[in-house]
Amino acid sequence: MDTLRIDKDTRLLVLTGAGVSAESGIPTFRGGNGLWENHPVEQVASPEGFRRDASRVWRFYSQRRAGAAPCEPNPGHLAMAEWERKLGDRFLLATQNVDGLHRVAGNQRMVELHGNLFTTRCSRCTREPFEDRLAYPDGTVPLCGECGGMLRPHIVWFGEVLDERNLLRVGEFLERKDTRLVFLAVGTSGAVYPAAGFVQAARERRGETWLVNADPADNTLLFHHFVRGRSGEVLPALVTID
Ligand code: BV8
Ligand code: ZN
Repeated sequence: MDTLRIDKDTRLLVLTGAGVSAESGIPTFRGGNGLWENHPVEQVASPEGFRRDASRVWRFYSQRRAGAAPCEPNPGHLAMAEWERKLGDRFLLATQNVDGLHRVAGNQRMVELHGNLFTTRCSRCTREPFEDRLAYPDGTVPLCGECGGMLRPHIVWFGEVLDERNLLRVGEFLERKDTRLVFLAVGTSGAVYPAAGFVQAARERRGETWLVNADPADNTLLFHHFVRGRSGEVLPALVTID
């Protein structure tokens, strides 16, 4: 298998998707027993779906909270935490995952592009999003203690814009001139934008691009290197850091 070399003049941007949590027991979205199979995505992961049936949305997210709560980071997560320890500010992780496992594994230089499963916010007032590990039974819709509005998962749904600060952080990392860029996408089908567009942005900055994925992704052809395999097995051996 090829190895991805990181020397003193190199910075590493990593993008992860649901595939890196599959080996921790968290179902992915679009493969086999995908999450979206029994939940049409627009009904459970869109503002319209929430307006139409907030109870169904809370059943979906409560089920995912309960499913993800006992899960542990796998060797793929741990490898990425190790890279951050060795690279410091020459490392940034952008994750599409909402399960929080990268933080449990030890990553801190990271942005959660699509939000976090264990954080709740009010759909009406501007109170701060807060940690909430509750799985609301039988589709109860929790209400805000301050304004009485419906609470919602702090997740970016389809048709909703991503947090500008997160995109800025990725953009600044891509724009740096002090080191050469390596971009590594892991466990993502490359189907959802703007994350699926990062590889193109990396190529426009003459970045070396790698994909580690169990199957070809929608944008595989945009990667200079494609290592087919399970992230928990591939990542620990893939990267050597000088
Ligand atoms: C936005 C929250 C501005 C839900 C999610 C047409 C063209 C371009 C863009 C659009 C378009 N039409 C609409 C859009 C915009 C839309 C979009 O991209 N749609 C797609 C479907 C075409 N994007 C948006 O709406 C974004 N907002 O752009 O705002 C705007 C506004 C209005 C209109 C236009 C633009 C918001 C995107 C965020 C949506 N929210 N999640 C939730 O998580 O509960 S996205 C959802 O998909 C998840 O967050 C997930 O992270 C994400 C991506 O999925 P993956 O992580 O890749 O997971 P997947 O299952 O697909 O793939 C797993 C892969 O792992 C597989 O390839 C498998 O082979 C591999 N694998 C499995 N096991 C392993 C493995 N690999 C390695 N090891 C293993 N063991
Ligand atoms: Zn409120």
